Amino acid sequence: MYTSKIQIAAILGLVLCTAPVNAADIEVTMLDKSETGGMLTFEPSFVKASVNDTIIFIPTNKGHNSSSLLVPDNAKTWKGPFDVEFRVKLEKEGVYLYACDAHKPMGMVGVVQVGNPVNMEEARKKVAEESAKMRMNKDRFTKALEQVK
Ligand SMILES: [Cu+2]
Repeated sequence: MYTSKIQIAAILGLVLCTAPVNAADIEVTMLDKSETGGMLTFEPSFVKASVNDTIIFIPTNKGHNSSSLLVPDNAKTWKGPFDVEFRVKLEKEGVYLYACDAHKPMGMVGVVQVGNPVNMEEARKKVAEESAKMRMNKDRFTKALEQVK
C-alpha cells in the first residue's frame, strides 16, 4: 500500500507526542557521612518526582543498599544489591519509603513522593512503626516525610 510522506510525518508526530515527556533520572547517593553532618544517610533523603522518573541509587560509600519498605498500591517493591548502582523506575503515584538493610536501625532511610501522596496515611503509620525501632536518628524518617506536600 502507498503511504505518503505526509502520512508518515503525521504518524511520527503522533508517536512523539504520546511518548513520555521529560522522564528524569534522579540521583540519590548512599553515604557514611553527608556534608550536612549526618551519619549513614541517603542524600537527598527526600525526593519529589513525577510518574516514570527513575531514582538511581549511587554507592558512593561501601556497605549500603536500598530496599523498599512501603510503595503505593500496584507499584513494584525493590531490594537493591549492596555496593552496586541500582535504578528504580517510579511507575505509580504516591509515597515510597525505603531503607538500607544494614543501617535501618541507625535511621538510614528515605522518602520519595511521586505526584499526589495518595497513600499518605499508610506512610505515616509505617514511618512511626519503623522509627520506634531505631536506635539512632529516630526523627530522620519523620522529617523526610514532613517534606511531602
Ligand atoms: Cu547502609
